[in-house]
Amino acid sequence: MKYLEYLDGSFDAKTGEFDTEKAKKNIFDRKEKINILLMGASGVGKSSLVNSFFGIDIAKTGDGVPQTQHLEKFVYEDKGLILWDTKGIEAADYQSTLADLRNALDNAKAEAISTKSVDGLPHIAWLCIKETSKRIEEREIELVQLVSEYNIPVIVVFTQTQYQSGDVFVEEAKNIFDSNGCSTAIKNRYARVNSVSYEMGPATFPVSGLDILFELTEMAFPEGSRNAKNAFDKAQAVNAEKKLAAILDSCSTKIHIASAAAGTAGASPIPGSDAPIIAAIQSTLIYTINSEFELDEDLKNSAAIAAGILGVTALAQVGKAVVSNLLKFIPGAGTLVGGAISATTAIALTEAVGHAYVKTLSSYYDRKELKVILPENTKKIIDTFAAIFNPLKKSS
Ligand SMILES: Nc1nc2c(ncn2[C@@H]2O[C@H](COP(=O)(O)OP(=O)(O)O)[C@@H](O)[C@H]2O)c(=O)[nH]1
Ligand SMILES: [Mg+2]
Repeated sequence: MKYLEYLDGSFDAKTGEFDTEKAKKNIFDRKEKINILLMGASGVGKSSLVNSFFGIDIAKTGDGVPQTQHLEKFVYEDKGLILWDTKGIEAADYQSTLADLRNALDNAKAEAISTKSVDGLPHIAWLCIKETSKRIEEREIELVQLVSEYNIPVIVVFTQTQYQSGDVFVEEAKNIFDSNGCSTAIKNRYARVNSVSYEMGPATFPVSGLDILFELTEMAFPEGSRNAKNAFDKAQAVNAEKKLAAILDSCSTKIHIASAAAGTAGASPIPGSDAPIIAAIQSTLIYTINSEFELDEDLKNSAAIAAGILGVTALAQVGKAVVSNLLKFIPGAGTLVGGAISATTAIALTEAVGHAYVKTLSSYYDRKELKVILPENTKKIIDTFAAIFNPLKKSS
């Protein structure tokens, strides 16, 4: 990717203006998404399930964007997570809910074909059935049949489980789904979950089954859905190691792309502008890495961090200018590192900045909380970065 394409309108080499908001929008647009369709009657526990599974706070009453009367879409930009929530499955006219869903899937499919991106279609469907209901309804079978027409793998989630009831009903449910032609869509993926811990008499029933649901869902991604699967691993809040591994995997790819783009900066028609372009690319990379670690919300001062980090590197003067979003008027930018920066230097430097920053954030990753917990003091983050980056610089 050339630098112009990489920066995609966020940087004006003539005026030296760096548009942070545009850069962040580009980052979101490029972020791999996981798109999950939630199916099941009201009150079965769909919201509670996703809250617990993804560590989000989807409102009980729903505050998503109503797509139709029966379908709501929730977008969690920082997580790359999109949830489709069906409503009114249990209503007398559930046929209209099914028709709505079919419509929405048709639209998403048409869009996927025109944009050559399958991200608009749900990658996975979770069909939630309250375990204590003890029965499979016709509408539940029809839902599975409907989504299987779109090749969306289904995982049946028995919600609000009470361990004494379970297995017999699960066996019964399997037989019913199998004898109704649902086995290709479900492929024996049944999970029993309790999303909310509760007390019954003296006993406490903890949250359970989310790990099984995680494994079954991971296995359901078809070959070739590597990005969606990685996005799923990143978004979930169940398996800390898998989450971190997925973040690191994405970061590696993104560092590579940014570095290649930085390598093309010397081709800019504006003399002396390569250093600011590289700074804009590296700033974008730092915001990208923040976004991979879901730090967008926590890092209101991300410009200060980007500036601080670039200040440690060979682009020190540039780093100072980043914070003002004006990269043109950098004292001595043209003479930085002895005039024009070679493609090799630009690539190596960007790789080093990216990897050192990822290491920095990883060092603050809390496996219990499944997230990075940053020190209050920005300087501490930058010091950690410097401690990791400086040896890299010497060895290169
Ligand atoms: N004990 C327990 N309660 C749950 C569970 N899932 C949902 N609930 C409760 O059931 C009610 C409905 O859940 P909600 O998630 O809003 O269902 P939705 O309409 O399908 O989104 C809420 O009061 C939840 O607290 C669960 O797994 N265990
Ligand atoms: Mg709900």
